Amino acid sequence: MPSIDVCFSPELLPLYDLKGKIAVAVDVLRATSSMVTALAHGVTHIAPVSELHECLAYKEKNYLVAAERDGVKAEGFDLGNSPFHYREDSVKGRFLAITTTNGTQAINRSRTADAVLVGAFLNLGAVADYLRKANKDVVVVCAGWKGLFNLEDTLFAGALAERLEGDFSLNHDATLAAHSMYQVAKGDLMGYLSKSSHVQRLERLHILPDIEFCLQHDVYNVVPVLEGEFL
Ligand code: 3SL
Repeated sequence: MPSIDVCFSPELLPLYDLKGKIAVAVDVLRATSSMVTALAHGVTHIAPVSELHECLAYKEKNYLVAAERDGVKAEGFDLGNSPFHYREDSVKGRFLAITTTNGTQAINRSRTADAVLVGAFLNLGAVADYLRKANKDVVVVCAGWKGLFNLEDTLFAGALAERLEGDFSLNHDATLAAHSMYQVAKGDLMGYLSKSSHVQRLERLHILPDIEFCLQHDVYNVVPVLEGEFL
């Protein structure tokens, strides 16, 4: 039986061997939720990039360019990191290059895996179905915040473990911890996260609707898979 493991921060990735495994990169608030939303609403390709200057250069190739740092849209870019930006008709049929504080780093640092998927609560069921069919070991790579642990990505890992229980072994301590945490939190994710650092950060920026949107489960049936440069 394949197993599901959890890496609580990209800084811990040197301790994991991703070869032969599928990495599920997650940044629930908000990068991977925005990417899933963008693809579900007609963006055709997403290039997740790490640096602002690298991202801005894509504008010359007629891409939409999006950037967030510390929760705020970076200057000179078309879009920020709110999932609501990606539900507009204007994104349909476009190529998007995006860089965010943590989410795009988690994706790019997972590239040694056999495959890199992008997960969020919004596409939880679709990711679980994909992994069940692939039948390989999985590592959930939590984006965290600037190298530190965060609650929301860990809750996603716990939710995915719950969906895969029975078909995957959950016998890694990190997975057992994430799974237990999700059991406590799942009845009221917003309440559980209310004191978390990133929810407080986003509340200070008055983007409570983004948080509520990102905590919804199974809204979209898309599974972004990294192929070369693109999701
Ligand atoms: O860190 C990230 O990649 C972002 O998702 C953070 S924020 O939600 O846009 O503040």
